[in-house]
Amino acid sequence: MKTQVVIIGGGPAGSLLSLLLQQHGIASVVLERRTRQYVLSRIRAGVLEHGTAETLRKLDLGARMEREGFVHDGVNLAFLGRRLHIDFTKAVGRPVTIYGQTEVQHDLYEAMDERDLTIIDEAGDVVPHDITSSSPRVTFTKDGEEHRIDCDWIAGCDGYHGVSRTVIPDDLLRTYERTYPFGWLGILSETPPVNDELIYANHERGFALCSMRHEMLSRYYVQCPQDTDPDDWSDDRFWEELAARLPDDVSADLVTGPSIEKSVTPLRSFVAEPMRHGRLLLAGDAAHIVPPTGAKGLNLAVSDVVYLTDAMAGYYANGSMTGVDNYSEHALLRVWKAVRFSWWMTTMMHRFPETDDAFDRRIQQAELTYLESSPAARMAFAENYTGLPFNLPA
Ligand code: FAS
Ligand code: PHB
Repeated sequence: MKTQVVIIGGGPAGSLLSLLLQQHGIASVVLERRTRQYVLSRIRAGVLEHGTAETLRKLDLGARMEREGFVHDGVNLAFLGRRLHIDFTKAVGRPVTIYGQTEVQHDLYEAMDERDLTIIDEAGDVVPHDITSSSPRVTFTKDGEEHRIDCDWIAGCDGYHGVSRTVIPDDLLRTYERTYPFGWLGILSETPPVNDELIYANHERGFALCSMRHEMLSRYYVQCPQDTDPDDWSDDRFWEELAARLPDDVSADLVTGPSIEKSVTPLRSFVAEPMRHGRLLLAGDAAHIVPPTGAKGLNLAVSDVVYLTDAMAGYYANGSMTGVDNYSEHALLRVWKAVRFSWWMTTMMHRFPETDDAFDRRIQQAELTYLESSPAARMAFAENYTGLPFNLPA
């Protein structure tokens, strides 16, 4: 088999990249190790930045998002028993879209099928080869048989636990990591959301987040110890803890019900540099992980593959290596700004049990009351939360 770009990983990054490359007439094959059903069963992100929504619209993938998603003009920060609304549209003139990653993934797969793009599910033992040559290849197994795909480029879109990052030599790969001393216990419940926009809560007992997927499907999170077993948390215990961390006027409106999903997400910041080695280019969680506090993970995967597509388009249109040579540096500029914002928001909103002391709590309160008193601070928050510009090269 031969193609122009082999994409390892059929999550949001890999499937979106395949569709974007096709718009430039560039052929690709996606190799996904799991079944499509498994990929679609994962409950993950919920907030689409402005640039992400625009990218889906440009691919003619915005119809269901427009129908079923929610446009939110702001978010709420709860602290000291009160709420601060940050109005994105007033501050920076653009909203965010609430539309679950599961739905995005469904739309991406449906478009790949309709547009005759190739995704090979349950591809095992995927291995990139000769990535520093001009003719790399990828081997994999499928239904017990060995396969090989010759290509020009390999896109590593296989997430944090993928194979792609591991083939970059240790002496060339630089990694940067911060692990947070807590996780998020999240539930889905078929109940009406407690509020029409998201509420991030900073409370003595710990962080909480009120989100949603639609008018009868709510998504809630509470900060929990890293080693929390979701099975140790009954629904009643979860609802009581969530209510205790919200302002009284919010918890009074909380509609509880049985959880239909309950899971714990670890929080970490991680960046691997460079995002390119020879003919291998990394994108999405394969290259970086952010704590979900800033709702950046999925959105960074989108900006990475937009840059990667631009690099591939330049190469195939006129043999230019400029986009490819600049890809890592360009993508990392935006990645690190999102890593910073996600770290800042996580630090501002959570309790740090081991190190937390009176000084840290006062700094958190100063950050929050500064947002409360400063239009400039709210504009900076809004600019980052709704998504920094992609700044594609001219
Ligand atoms: P993904 O991990 O989504 O996809 C990688 C794909 O590659 C997977 O389908 C995997 O099966 C496949 N793969 C792996 N190894 C392979 C191999 N060797 N061969 C072939 N295929 C291979 N982000 C937010 O913004 N908000 C959130 O609330 C949020 N919650 C999250 C909760 C959890 C539990 C996790 C893990 C992540 C969460 N994220 C959240 C981040 C998440 O949304 C990611 O940023 C997003 O899925 C990134 O997409 P990809 O880069 O495509 O990686
Ligand atoms: C979600 O709806 O799952 C969600 C929303 C905002 C975040 C993280 C997760 O920051």
